[in-house]
Amino acid sequence: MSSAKSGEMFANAQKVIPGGVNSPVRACRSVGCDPLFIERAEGAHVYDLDDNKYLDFVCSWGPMIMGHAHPDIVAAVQQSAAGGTSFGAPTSSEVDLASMVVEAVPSIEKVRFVNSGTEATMSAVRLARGFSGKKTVVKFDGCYHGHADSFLVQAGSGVMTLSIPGSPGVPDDIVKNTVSIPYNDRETLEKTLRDASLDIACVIVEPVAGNMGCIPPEPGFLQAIRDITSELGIVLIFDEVISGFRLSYGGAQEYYGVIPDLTCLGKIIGGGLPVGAYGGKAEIMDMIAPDGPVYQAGTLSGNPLAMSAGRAALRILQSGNFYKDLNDKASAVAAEMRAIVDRVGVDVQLNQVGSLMTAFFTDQPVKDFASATTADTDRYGLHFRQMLSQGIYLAPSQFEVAFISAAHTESDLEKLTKMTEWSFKKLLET
Ligand code: HOZ
Repeated sequence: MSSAKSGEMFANAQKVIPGGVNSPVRACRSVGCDPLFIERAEGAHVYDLDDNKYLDFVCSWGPMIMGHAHPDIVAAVQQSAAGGTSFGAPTSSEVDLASMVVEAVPSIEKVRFVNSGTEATMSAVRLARGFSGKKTVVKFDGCYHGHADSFLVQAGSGVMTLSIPGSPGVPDDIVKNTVSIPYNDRETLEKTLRDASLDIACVIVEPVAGNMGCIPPEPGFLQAIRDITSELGIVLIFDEVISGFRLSYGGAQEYYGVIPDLTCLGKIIGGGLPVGAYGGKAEIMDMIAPDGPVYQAGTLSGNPLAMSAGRAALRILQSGNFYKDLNDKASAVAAEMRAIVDRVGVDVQLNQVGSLMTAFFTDQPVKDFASATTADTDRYGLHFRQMLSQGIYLAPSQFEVAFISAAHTESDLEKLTKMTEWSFKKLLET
């Protein structure tokens, strides 16, 4: 496979864009190769500048749950664009999408649209602080809530991939109000939340960790967070930027039956256009300007293209047995992957929840940040490159998830498992 055109474009990109990319993980550094420049995508496949075709398991990091360029979404965007791309004024499409989100997500009575997951989480934390009058944010090691200052403490995703201990540019005065504790550790949770000296405004958690690879909550962990936060009057925020409309139509909160006070969304609700949202109990949401004093605003918030794409996306997700079919398909792949691991005898842990999964290259069960970091990232890099050579595009980091979409056919998934077995065997030869 030639990648000459991608290579040339990457050289040009590095002259005008830091690292040649607009988001660090996609630079592919941790998997030891240069990035592919994607020209187009359709269904389960992406095509690079050199016209190579890849079976895609990045799925734009989550939004493309229905596959790329779904005709309903393309039509909705085209129709909306023909009527103007931004007005900086209310539109009916915002009300439509907001009503759909309120109906779908158990915790959300009112929702505010923003432009990214990062904006959603930083706004939700500001709101939680404004509502509670307290200052500290409790998060979990390896969870990633975007790149706002307060979250860059023991963060997952690119921060973990590139082993960045803490980012220059984030003053100590800001991160001193963030406490990060181990995921799935109920004892530390209890001890931390009951420490009155911390003045805790909120707990923010990915109900399924998706930015240190896929790590499910242990049974009872989410409920324990809910119980203690309710008892102590601490605002509980679920960051469902990845899990929202992914595990079920009502997100992880519906899937696990644990309802937070505030929820952050993104990715899927924009059908692939830039979007984010935060919502929750009316009593809290009414604190936001103009009804209340907590300020948050945005020229492109509720952008008509993103709203139309989101509306079309949610309609697709409402149809038939969308989630049952998708989750069953993904569980079958995970079962086959585990059988392959046993057959080949490679040190891999396969974590999966719904259509999210990660193969961790370690012999230890992965249940938190510490166990995730036992993974052999060089081995993952080799696996990534071997799979790429066979036309399979995985996440370019050990600490991200693979997304299965409705567009992946049985034969696509057979190709995935067959090539995985081939790659695992080849790894053992090196
Ligand atoms: N932080 C994203 C994954 N969790 C990566 C975004 C990107 O590179 O597009």
